Amino acid sequence: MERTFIMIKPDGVQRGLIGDIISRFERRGLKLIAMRFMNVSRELAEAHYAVHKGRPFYNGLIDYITSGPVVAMVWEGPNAIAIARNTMGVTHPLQAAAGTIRGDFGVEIGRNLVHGSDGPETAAFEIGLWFGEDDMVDWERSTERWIRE
Ligand code: D4T
Repeated sequence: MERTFIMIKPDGVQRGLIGDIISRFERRGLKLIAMRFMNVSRELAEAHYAVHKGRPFYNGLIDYITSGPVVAMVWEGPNAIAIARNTMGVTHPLQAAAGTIRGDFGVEIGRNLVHGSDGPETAAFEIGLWFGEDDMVDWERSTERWIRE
């Protein structure tokens, strides 16, 4: 079982797409484990995007992520990282397939609506950065046997 960190970025929140974006992960069959609606401090944004420090888009990226509230979430499921990323579509909305979040709602890379961890180490790092272990909700989904064999 895998966990992934997903964030609805400020553009997704401001455009009223929170429900639509969450419903795509829900309908896909991932299980929600933690969720928080919050403003992002510069410190948190810089820690989250530390790998991009020094790249030309870095300052704009930090300004964007701290520009308004986000929805931070943890979703769980078999191959949750890859499942979430193909539900989101590739980074640039221009290349993202129709039917994906970015392919349906986005036009520019700097307004790509949603973030998802890109591997198991990143997921562990990001979940630990945004949440505490106490924030993880332990629950049984009554539809589980209709989603997984
Ligand atoms: P995130 O991390 O937001 O889920 O995006 P990805 O994992 O799909 O893509 P990424 O880490 O390569 O980029 C992080 C973030 O930076 C923005 N970005 C990226 C940008 O504005 N201009 C660029 O040229 C690149 C490469 C978009 C996503």
